[in-house]
Amino acid sequence: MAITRLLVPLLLLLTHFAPAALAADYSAMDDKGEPVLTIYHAEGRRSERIVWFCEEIDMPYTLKFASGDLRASGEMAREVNPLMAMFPTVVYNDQVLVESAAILQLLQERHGNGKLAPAGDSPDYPKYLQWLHFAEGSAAPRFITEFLLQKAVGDNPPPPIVKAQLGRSDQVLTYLEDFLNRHPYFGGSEFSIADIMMLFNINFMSMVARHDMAPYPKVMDWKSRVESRPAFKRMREVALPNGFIGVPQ
Ligand SMILES: N[C@@H](CCC(=O)N[C@@H](CS)C(=O)NCC(=O)O)C(=O)O
Repeated sequence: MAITRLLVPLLLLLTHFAPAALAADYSAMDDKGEPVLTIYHAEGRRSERIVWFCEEIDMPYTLKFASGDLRASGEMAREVNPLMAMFPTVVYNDQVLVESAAILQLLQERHGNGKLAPAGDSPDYPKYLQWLHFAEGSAAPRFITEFLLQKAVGDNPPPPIVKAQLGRSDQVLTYLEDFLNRHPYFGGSEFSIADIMMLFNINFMSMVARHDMAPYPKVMDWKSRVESRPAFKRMREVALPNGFIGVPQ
């Protein structure tokens, strides 16, 4: 009886404090007062996704790039990531990371304070996660492959191997249009990092591939809504000081 009387308050105390004790505190600043995140960036490249995220949640970061000089920006990334100097490359605490969706997912989980992602148990979560990874896993390969093949073939009749790839961008865009017909964002009801991931691809199609976007009014309406966000505008000021820099045509 005496033991029970002692154990019950002890258990209550433990269950009350255990979650707080287990939850890690991820600081955005290190012991020297510097941001734990350094973004290696090049203008007009996918690294702008990470800058946009940080601007959305006011996460401090160090941004490294050579304004107006893609080659010099590449050299800066190569210094920390010689084997796979991509944009984005980030240094987070003492780790060098690539892959924009993985970086955004990590930063959102550790520093997002519940912003920019639906809760894991919400109805929006499954599709949000799909789109977060669809952007690079399925949309970008189809968009880029078709764009490059069309460039390579030019006005010549496409060989069968090329013909099989044609129309795949429109298939993706139709899929996106259908979703946005029923939801305001790729995150579902709220803006999320899935939207940050997808915009770069849509801008690739509209500004670089110069694809006909007229059949996709919902996609274009979503694009203008997300681009009107103050954090997106701040990203443009810091990460695109010379305006849009495309890819060689
Ligand atoms: N799936 C990667 C793709 C990264 C990527 O290929 N970025 C391009 C720029 S947008 C790049 O770094 N290209 C130069 C290279 O691959 O050498 C991601 O989402 O981060």
